[in-house]
Amino acid sequence: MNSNGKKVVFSGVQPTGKITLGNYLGAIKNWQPLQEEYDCLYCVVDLHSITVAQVPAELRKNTMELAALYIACGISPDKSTLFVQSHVPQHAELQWVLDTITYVGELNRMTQYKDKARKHKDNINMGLMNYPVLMASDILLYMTDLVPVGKDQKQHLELARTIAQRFNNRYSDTFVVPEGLVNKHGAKIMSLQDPSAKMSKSDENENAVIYLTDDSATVARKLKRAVTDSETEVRYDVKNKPAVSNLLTIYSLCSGQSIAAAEKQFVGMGYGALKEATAQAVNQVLQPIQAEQQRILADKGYLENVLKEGAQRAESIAYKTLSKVYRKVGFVPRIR
Ligand code: ATP
Ligand code: LTN
Repeated sequence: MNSNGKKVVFSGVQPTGKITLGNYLGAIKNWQPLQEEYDCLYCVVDLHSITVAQVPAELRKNTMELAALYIACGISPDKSTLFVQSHVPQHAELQWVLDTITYVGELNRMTQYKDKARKHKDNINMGLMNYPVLMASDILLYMTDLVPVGKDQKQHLELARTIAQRFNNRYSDTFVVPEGLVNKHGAKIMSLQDPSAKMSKSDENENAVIYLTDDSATVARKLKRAVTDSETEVRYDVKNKPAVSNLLTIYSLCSGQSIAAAEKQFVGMGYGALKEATAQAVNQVLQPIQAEQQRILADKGYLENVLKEGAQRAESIAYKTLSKVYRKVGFVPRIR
């Protein structure tokens, strides 16, 4: 909780390339409504992104594009604190302290680490392993109550809770123990080509993923080529019809209709009709976001100013938390 008695929300996405419909439906889409009730901080987590090799010029571009995308998705810089992680040095500083109360065994067990280590055998760096501790630091620095994320981040969030509790037990009550906020539907949008795998930025098969920057013809083509299940009935049944259930989830979230209403709408119609309607619904969501993102990117001064003010606001909170942590750990305060 913050000093006004409002609950605090924190979340972030890595600027690692093209943002997917999975990132949007599973995470970013849910951020906007939270702004009305909570004190929200939304961060472009660039420090996390370099755990996998990045091209510096592209990382800079992706960072600005992602910040513009947050605003285009309804994050208001007047209501929320929007900033870039590397602009606030306390994230990395707190991570160091938290590292000393996190066990190697805990990090070794993380599914994302194991997946990424398998995918990037030539670059299993310490940062990749330490990734969840940096994420815990992001969250704990702001006394965060709620963390809206997709299902794949639940394990990291559980570790952040463990770290918070461990610090509190060892040094006295300091951190808020955060809760995850995971969607009932859409928390895991699946690949269009393999409904057993999550839709992922880093998928090598372009047809498996809808990017937020895809134009309407591309969206329609990818959905037309999406794999389906046996039989022809449009029915939500994740176990027996995973591909169609994934399309129904996307359709429902983009059209605003419930899954039950969508099932009714497609009675007696085949998969082709569902794919077409889904393409239309997705395009109706994407087009205004794309236009708004371009408009924001065209005004570099505006975006830079938003990020400057966001970093100042974030740092003033982060500074206080870090000072408290340093004091509790036993570091001698610096005299200024
Ligand atoms: P990568 O695939 O390269 O690991 P990513 O697509 O998982 O990247 P992140 O920046 O790690 O992207 O995730 C940003 C947010 O999007 C997180 O909250 C994550 O839970 C959510 N997310 C990612 N993929 C999906 C998905 N397929 N369905 C729902 N939410 C998702
Ligand atoms: N690991 C997250 C990104 C992330 C994050 C955070 C999410 C970094 N720090 C703090 C919520 C809160 C991911 O989505 N891959």
